Amino acid sequence: MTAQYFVSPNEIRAKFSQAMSAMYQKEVPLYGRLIELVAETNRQVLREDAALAHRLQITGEINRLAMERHGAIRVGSAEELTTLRRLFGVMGMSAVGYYDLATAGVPVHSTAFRAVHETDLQVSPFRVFTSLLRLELIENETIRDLAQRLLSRRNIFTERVLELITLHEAQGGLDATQAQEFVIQALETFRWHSLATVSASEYQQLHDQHRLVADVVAFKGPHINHLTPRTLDIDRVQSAMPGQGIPPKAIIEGPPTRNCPILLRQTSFKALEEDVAFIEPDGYQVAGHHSARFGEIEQRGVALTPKGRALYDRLLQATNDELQTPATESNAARYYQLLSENFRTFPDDYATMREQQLAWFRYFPTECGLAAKDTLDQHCTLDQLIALDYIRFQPLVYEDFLPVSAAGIFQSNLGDIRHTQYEKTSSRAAFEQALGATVIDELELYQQTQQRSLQACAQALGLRALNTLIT
Ligand code: OOG
Ligand code: NI
Repeated sequence: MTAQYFVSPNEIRAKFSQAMSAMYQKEVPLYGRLIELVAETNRQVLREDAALAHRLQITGEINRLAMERHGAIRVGSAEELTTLRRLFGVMGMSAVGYYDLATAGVPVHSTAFRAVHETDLQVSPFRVFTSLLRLELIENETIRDLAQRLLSRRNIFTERVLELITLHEAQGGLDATQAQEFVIQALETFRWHSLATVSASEYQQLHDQHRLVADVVAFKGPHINHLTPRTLDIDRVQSAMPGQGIPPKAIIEGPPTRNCPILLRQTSFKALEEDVAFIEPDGYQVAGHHSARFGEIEQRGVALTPKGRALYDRLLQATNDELQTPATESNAARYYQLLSENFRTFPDDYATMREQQLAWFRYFPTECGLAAKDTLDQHCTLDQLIALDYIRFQPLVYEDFLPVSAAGIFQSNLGDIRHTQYEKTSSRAAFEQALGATVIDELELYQQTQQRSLQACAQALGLRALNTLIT
C-alpha cells in the first residue's frame, strides 16, 4: 500500500466531528436547539456587521464557522489517556496546552487535542478538552481503591478501534474503508451509557467524595459531556437562550464584551438530570439519576502574546479579588461592572494591540501591494508596508482554552461551587508521563502561524524577509 491511498487525517477529523455532533444531537436534543440558535445568530451578525464578515472572509474563518465546535471528556487513568492520544493522532490531533484545574478546586488536569497548523485548522477546527482525574487528590483511601479497581477493570475502546489505531501507526495512514470504520468505532468510546458499572451504594460513595469522581469512574466510558458551537456574539445568544427553553449559567466566563474580542468567552446550560441504572451485586438493576452532560457556547477572539496574556490574567484576578466571593447569579451585575472597569486598560483596537505586542496577527498582502511589487525597496519595514496599505493584518483566532473559565464551566455543571483548596500541586510532568508525550506549547504555534504569514507576504511582494519584533 502506498501513501496516496490514505485518507487525510483532516478528512477523518472532519467526519468524526460530524458523527460526534449527530450522535450528541440524538442524545441531548437541547444541543440541537442550541446549534440552530447559534447558526441563526451568526447569520444575523454577519448580515449586520459587514466589517466582521469581510475579516472572516480574508482569514477563511467564515468557511469553518458552521462546523466549528469543541467537546470535552474526562478519563481516569494513564492508559486511557495514552490510548486517547493515539486515537486522536489518527485524526491529526495533538495535545496542546496544559491546564491545571486543581487550583480552582477541580481535581483534574487537562489538555486539548486539536490540529496545530492553520491550514489543517481551516479544514476542521474540532478540538476536545480532555481531563485526567487526579486520583491522588482523593483523600479517602477506600474510595480511592474502589475508583482504581473500577478503572483497571474497564476498557473504554473497542477491539477494532485499537486494531485500526495500531494499523494506522504501522502503515502511516488509513485507506477509505478503514477510515470510515475508524470513525464508527472511535465514536463508541464517547457514547453515553445509562447502565452504570457500580451499585447504587458505590455510586453514592464516589459521588459524596466528589461528583466528578462518580462521573469518571462509575460508567463504561468517557461519555462526551458537551459539544460547543462557536458564536460570533455570545451576549446575544446568552440572552436568547431562556426563550428557547435553554437556561444558561449566570456568568459568561472570560473577558468582558469588547469591540475587538480577545481569547475566549464561554457560557453553558446546566447538566441534565438523566435516568441511569445501577447494577447490584446480585445482578439486579436499580433506577437512579446522574447529571453530567450539558451544553455550552463560545465566542473566540484574538490570541494573546505572553504579554497580552499576563495583562488578561492580571485584570481578571483583580476583578475576582475585588468581588471577594465567587461570581454567581446574585452578584452578576457587580461582577460584570468590575470586569469591564478593570478591562478598560486593555486596548480595544487591533492596531494598538499590535503596536503594543499584546496579540498575534496574520498578515496579508493587498492588491495595491502586489501591484507595487517591483518598486519596493528591500529595506522596507513591516510598519512602512502597513502604512502604505501594501500589507494588512487580521487577528489570529485563539484556538485554546482558559483554566479559570474551564473551572467555572466544570463547577456550574457539577452543580456545586465547592472551593476545595487541593494541597498537592499539579505537575505538567506527571500529566505528560500519563499521556506518553509532551504537550505542545500553544504560544509557539501562534508565533509560527504569524511568522508563516509574514514569510508569505515577503514572498508575494518579492522581499527577502519581513519580521515583527515579537519573539
Ligand atoms: C470540561 C470543562 C471545560 C471548557 O470549554 O472550558 C470546558 C468538562 O466539564 O469536562 O469544556
Ligand atoms: Ni467546553
